[in-house]
Amino acid sequence: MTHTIAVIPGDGIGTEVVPEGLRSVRRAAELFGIDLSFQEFDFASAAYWQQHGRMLPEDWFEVLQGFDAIYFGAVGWPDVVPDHVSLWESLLQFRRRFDQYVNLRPVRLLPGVPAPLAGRAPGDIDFLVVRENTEGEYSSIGGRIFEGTEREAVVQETVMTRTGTDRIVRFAFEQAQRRGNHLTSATKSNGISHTMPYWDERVAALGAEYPDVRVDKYHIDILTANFVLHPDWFDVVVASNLFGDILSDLGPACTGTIGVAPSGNINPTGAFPSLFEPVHGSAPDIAGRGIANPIGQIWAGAMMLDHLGHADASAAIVDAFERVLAEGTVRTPDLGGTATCSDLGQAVAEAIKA
Ligand code: GGG
Repeated sequence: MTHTIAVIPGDGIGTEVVPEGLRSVRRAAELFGIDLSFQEFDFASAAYWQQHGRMLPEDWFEVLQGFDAIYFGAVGWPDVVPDHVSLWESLLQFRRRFDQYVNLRPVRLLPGVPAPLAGRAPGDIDFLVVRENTEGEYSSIGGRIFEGTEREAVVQETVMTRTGTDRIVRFAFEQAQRRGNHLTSATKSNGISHTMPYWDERVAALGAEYPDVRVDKYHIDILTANFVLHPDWFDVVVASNLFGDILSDLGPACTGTIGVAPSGNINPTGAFPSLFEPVHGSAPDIAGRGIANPIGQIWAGAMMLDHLGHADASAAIVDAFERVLAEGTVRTPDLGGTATCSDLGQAVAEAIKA
């Protein structure tokens, strides 16, 4: 059986890390006898925007829906396209139209990565952020009135549906049952007085169906503080779209660098392709210098192989980058080294063992 994969490097360092991710995915596929076929697309990029005046072709949905998975780099090049336009006209369309309602973002302190928090060792920080991915604060409902006048006003709505809330909370409870039976919910129900109390209510109601899972909840302000001070307190963290986005950048930053963080935008029904990407964006500040850390993209490739049913190949990639990082001879500047993106990508691919 051949798995078909749509490859979309996007912008900035996306175009640098995607080839390195593919190098490891291809090597693992070769060693484990997995048949993969790749097709690369140039859309979802500033260059495509400049040529076509849009981020995606009109038939993008029909084109991409036939693939088994999407391997994505990064989006955003604000000198050319405003960030809210590039995001809403590409990645957020994929998440919504392919109903990738789960955004899985593992956070782990990796061996050999200098941890910013003294006294933490690999194993101490290992948790999973389960981010709601199709609604919430990313609703697109709102607008401006009286623009350019003193009465100028702007409104943006948050939308939480029962279906959307329940399905992400259930997914998180199920993840908690597979891990340490501990779920933390991110809320702000003291200040946000409609949607967040509703979120809390649904977590409490569904919790009754998972009596083996210990549930705690924190307001997002103290939760961010606890991510920094006590990242070892967490196992599975469930959060709304915006809170999950923030927590899943902060988590990896507490483990040394956001450059290693992967993400899976999952449609659990399999009706449409899931999408795998690093957590980081296009990083215009370092783009074109060849110094981006490719581990987040490589790890996203491992998540993709796992999703496609190849847990052994996925584990071999993770084992390879853990060994390379532990050895510490090939490190990109964010890890305190001088290696290039390509040096680290090559070292990981060569370290993969069947
Ligand atoms: N590789 C991920 C990426 O390009 N992220 C850009 C970004 O700002 N994403 C926002 C989000 O994930 O909601």
